[in-house]
Amino acid sequence: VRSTVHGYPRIGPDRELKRASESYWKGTTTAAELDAVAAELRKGVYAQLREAGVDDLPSNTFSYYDHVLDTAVLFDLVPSRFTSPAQAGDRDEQLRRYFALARGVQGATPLEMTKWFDTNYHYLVPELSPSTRPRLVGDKPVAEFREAAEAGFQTRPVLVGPLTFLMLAKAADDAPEGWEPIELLDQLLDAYAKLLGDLKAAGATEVQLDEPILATDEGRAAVGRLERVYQRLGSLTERPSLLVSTYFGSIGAAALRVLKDSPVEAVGLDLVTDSEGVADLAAVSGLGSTRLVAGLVDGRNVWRTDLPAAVAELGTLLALSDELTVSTSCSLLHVPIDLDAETSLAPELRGALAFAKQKAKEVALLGRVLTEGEDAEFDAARAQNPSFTDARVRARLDALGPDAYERPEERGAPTDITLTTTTIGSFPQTPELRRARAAHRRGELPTEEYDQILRAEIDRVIALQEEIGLDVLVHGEPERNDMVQYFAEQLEGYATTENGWVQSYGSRCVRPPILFGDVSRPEPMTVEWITYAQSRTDKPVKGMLTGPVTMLAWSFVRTDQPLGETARQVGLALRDEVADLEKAGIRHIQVDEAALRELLPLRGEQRQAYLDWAVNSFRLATSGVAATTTIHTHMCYSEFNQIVGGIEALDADVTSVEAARSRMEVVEALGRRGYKRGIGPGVYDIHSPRVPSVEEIEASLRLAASHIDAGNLWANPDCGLKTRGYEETEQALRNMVEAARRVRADLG
Ligand code: THG
Ligand code: ZN
Repeated sequence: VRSTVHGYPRIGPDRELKRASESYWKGTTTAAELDAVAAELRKGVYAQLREAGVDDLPSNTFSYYDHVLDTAVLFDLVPSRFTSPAQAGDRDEQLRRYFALARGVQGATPLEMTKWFDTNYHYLVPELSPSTRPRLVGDKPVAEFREAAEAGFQTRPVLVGPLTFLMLAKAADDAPEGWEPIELLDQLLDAYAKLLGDLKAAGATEVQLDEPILATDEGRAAVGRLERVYQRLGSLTERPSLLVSTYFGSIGAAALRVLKDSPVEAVGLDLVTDSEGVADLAAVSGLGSTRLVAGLVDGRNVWRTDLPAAVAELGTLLALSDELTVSTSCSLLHVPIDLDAETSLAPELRGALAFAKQKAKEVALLGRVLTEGEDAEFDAARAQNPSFTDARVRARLDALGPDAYERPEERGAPTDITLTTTTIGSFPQTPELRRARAAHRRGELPTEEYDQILRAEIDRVIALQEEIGLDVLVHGEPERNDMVQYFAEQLEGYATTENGWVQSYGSRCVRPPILFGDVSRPEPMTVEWITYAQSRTDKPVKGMLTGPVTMLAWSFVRTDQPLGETARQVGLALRDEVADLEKAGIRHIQVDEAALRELLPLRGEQRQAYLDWAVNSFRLATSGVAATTTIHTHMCYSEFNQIVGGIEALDADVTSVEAARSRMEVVEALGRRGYKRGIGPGVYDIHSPRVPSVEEIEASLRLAASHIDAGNLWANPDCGLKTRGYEETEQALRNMVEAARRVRADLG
């Protein structure tokens, strides 16, 4: 039994790629220097995988920014506002063009960025139109294959599959109504055919085509197209053997049958994410002579594999296919690189963890054990299953009755004005503030001095908001690094890493905390800062917390109990914090659920169950307050269609949402449903430094007021302000307050 992985992190063990690309963007290093760093990183990955004992190494899993963007550039699928990569000049020009697509340049807005399925990774959305002509204009997969071969590594180039690529793309604004990117399928297949021929000529014996779209409802419904794609590519005479790999969920028996009957040599299945994969295999009576690449090692969570269980499952799988390879469930892109880089994790926890390097060793070990039998190393690698339970947490949760999730129907009015103005929570994080935090963390700035800096910052933010004339103020969150990490550091049951970086988008990374045990709150987390801010003003100050779903979505979460149960524990811990804030006299409390949409299952049939526990945990966190306390929540996306029911069910008094870029659609949808609580549609886009005019914001507010009772309407930006500068923030907020005044005056 052979072993492989679907892909590997590309940022480098010390985030070398981030530093190298950011300094290239700044102009302090050259294209040649950036390319040299990248080449070293790639070789380091091959060497690490070989060292771990993995049999079959993937290549082309490297990317300077994003693999979907790479695919678009490879096939000349770029919007006309960017010059075509086919007309590329020297290497510097090529790279600048590539980064312009990702980050924008003067006169050309970048491609839209969105979440890669239900992960925390963002890809760039290709914009296609009927005039787009797919053709092979690049050679990245071939060049990286050759580079690896020259260094002594035979590799399997990995490509985004054509079906997934087109189904993730969007129609350009100038495309005719109703036209869809999938209409380019046949032309794109010609370009893939050419690429497969080139890879074969370069010496590649196998290529991996990633088709994770097959785990979604839309992908599962596209079996006809799936058949067309792989009949066509499979029947090419000049090609390497093909591995069609799927992940993030099972693909269903229909798609599996199509792949089994098509002339592809191997199929990869995710056997971790849901339990239907084996049943699908049984339903098609196994794969026969098609090789099964069995994703048994979780590629997107940090727990060690239960090896004896995996060996048992491999036994079952051996009966369902003639040839077997052990792999990860998906690319290891989603986990940190090396557990050995952590020095301060508790030993019991460390013993339960595996990052990318350790997971590569697991697949290698599984392959070997199946071939050679169990050995001493296998025995030593058995997962330790420490139990991190807390009886007090469990007893408290068990004792809760249904009333713990319900607020009284009749509530006090949040404020006595219409069109109350507020902000989402964070204010710009100045370089001085970041420096102070870093110095404090390194132990170079005493806590007393650091706290003094934070209080001064709060004073400034409060004074500024009063002067601008905002109605409900915030403290600005100067004490927080990240809205999840800040709370994870203070909750029991959570651990944070020193070096556990995972790519979020481009050069940006996050360090997701690890939720390993029963969660509780040993002491208040935010009360001191909020009450300090409240002491500086007579206007109400909002307390700011991160909700249970978002705490889970942006962490690595234990898998030994249902997510809903873990969410309830986080909800209960937050409930304690909410109670303490209320006791301290705070009348507005916001519980952010920025990521509520992100965890929405890829398949419709699983969505209601998700929304049930998600809503439940939020209500547990927020339902303990008096009818006169106002609960706010905030969400960060505009595709709310599948979630409007969820927004209502949260039963928050005021919900702020992103709406500026989607022309108030969410307000219209809520208005149609007779939504009766407060809504704060984002009246301007904070993702750009542009300052919106008073008239523009006024128009947004009037549009919103045409859909929903003005008494329920709030005015706020569409997200937190921490990535913005003070200058533009101040001006934009002044304009927002003025716009609200004008509309308020008209509404009487
Ligand atoms: N927090 C967490 N996860 C998230 C977000 C968040 N996932 C989705 C979304 N927001 C991702 N957005 C970003 C935005 C900026 C950065 C990362 C993800 C970023 N990171 C710094 C970097 O790479 O330089 C490092 C930050 C740090 O020092 O902690 O700028 O808000 N958990
Ligand atoms: Zn937001």
